Amino acid sequence: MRFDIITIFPGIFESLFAAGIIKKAQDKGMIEIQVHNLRDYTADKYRQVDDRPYGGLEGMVFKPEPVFKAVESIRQPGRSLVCLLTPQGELFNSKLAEKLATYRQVVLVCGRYEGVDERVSEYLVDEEISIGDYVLSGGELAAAVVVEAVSRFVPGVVGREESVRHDSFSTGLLDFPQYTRPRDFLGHKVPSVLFSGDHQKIARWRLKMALEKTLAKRPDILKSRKLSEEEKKLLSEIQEERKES
Ligand code: 6GU
Repeated sequence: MRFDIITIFPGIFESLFAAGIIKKAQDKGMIEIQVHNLRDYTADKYRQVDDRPYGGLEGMVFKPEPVFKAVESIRQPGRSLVCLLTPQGELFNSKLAEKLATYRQVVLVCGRYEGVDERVSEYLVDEEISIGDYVLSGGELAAAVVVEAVSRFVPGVVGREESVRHDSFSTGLLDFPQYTRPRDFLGHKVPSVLFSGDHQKIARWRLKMALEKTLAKRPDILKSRKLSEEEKKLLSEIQEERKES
């Protein structure tokens, strides 16, 4: 799978993609990331990518020509998807990441906060994506978030494929708590069930903790999720315990 990022700040991405899972995935040839400078697709002496908005108001807007020229020269025929990173886009989540991972090529156009000529969204871009309800000055950090989250769904990128499927948001629940040594840290002890050696009991405890955490922090995810019989039973246990305390 290949990512092409179109940006006016290509330098931002160098260190981000030069470490960890993303570096390894590139070295092994499982993903390829190309960063392109939008200014290379301008035709004027000043390499101008933006201009004043029609109708007035302050701020600058990306001109359509360089963006169209860049995308048209970079996008490959076949399974490619062109995305614009903008706070006006669809909210990015695990499901959208998994969908993007089915494409051969994802082109990420980093917008800027003041705006991008509307004809880019209307006639060039397949998908507009936002990473959350807050404003960033440009789409660069959002593009890096998308590359990392999508790459995790590319087969082979994450060590054991299992660990992606067991992740929060793939299971539809927040993670259960994890502990490592020491067994007693400043008097705060690791739950004793984890030393029981009873794997079934441990699995049930973990599921219960995941449910409890999700209920407390993200009740919205629980509402939209189908519960198994065991989960329903554990949830009613949790609710009983809450009443008692
Ligand atoms: Cl994708 N771009 C910008 N500029 N701001 C954002 C965003 C994207 N997602 C959240 N805020």
